[in-house]
Amino acid sequence: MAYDCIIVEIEDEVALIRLNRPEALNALNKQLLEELAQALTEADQNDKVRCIVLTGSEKAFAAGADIKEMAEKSFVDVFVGDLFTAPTEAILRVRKPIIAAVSGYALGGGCELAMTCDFIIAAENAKFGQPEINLGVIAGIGGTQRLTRFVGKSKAMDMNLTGRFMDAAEAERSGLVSRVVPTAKLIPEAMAIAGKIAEKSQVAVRAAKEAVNRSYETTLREGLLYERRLFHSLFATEDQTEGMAAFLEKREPQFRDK
Ligand code: CO8
Repeated sequence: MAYDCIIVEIEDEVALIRLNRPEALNALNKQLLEELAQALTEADQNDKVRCIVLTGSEKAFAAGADIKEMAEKSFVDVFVGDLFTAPTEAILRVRKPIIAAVSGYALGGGCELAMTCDFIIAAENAKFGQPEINLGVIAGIGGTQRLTRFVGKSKAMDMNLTGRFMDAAEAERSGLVSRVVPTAKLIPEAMAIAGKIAEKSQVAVRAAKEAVNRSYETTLREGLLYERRLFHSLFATEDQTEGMAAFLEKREPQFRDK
């Protein structure tokens, strides 16, 4: 399918999705979010894709929800229209791993979109922030909830109340991003990391993603039980037999996702 606001490429079993509204620093409007939800759903269903990388431009991952599109809306418009709910829910339904590769600004809805992915790799020039307070509103798709779980209450309050930006080094120190890489190397590094994930058993990859995400939704005791049962269930797969045999035979495993 052809898109106007995103670019999708598939390379070595990794789907690279680029947000592409350079004139607005990739601000998230309705069309972009609908296209993104569609592209992610298609990548999830495509047997040739085993991992997904979501990125923007060097200057901006996304500078937030599109303020021009939102400015004239009323409470009834956003409440009855359930602004941004459908695309956000679609992203959360994707079962393959999604890596956010963030260069430049990831602000407001842009920071929230990155946090909706499974993990974030940041370029050295990345800047994260929840500046909605400067517009007389607050975050609406996770900036007060997910950010707090990533960086703790103190920093989340600071960012949501002052609207200040966090640079890549602080984001890594705070646990918001998993790695920081040189800006020019962001895409090759993200693609290489995605390629590593693509080599694994996709059965185990899905189980790992599900189990980590469950830790956000449940008590430790229930989460541990869920993890243990998924671990037990993987002993029903050929990939478990192959993975352990390959280790013992000192060779690379040949996973078949079975
Ligand atoms: N929306 C629309 N257009 C934008 C946005 C945006 N969020 N950000 C930048 N642009 C546009 C600018 O208007 C400008 O366009 P034009 O040339 O036509 O005037 C172009 O992008 C370039 O921007 P700047 O000239 O401002 O570039 P600078 O390098 O000077 O500044 C900044 C870059 C600091 C990123 C600056 O553009 C900025 O502060 N942008 C706004 C950041 C912001 O406030 N983001 C939060 C938006 S609100 C939000 O995300 C809410 C999400 C939750 C919704 C939940 C619903 C349930």
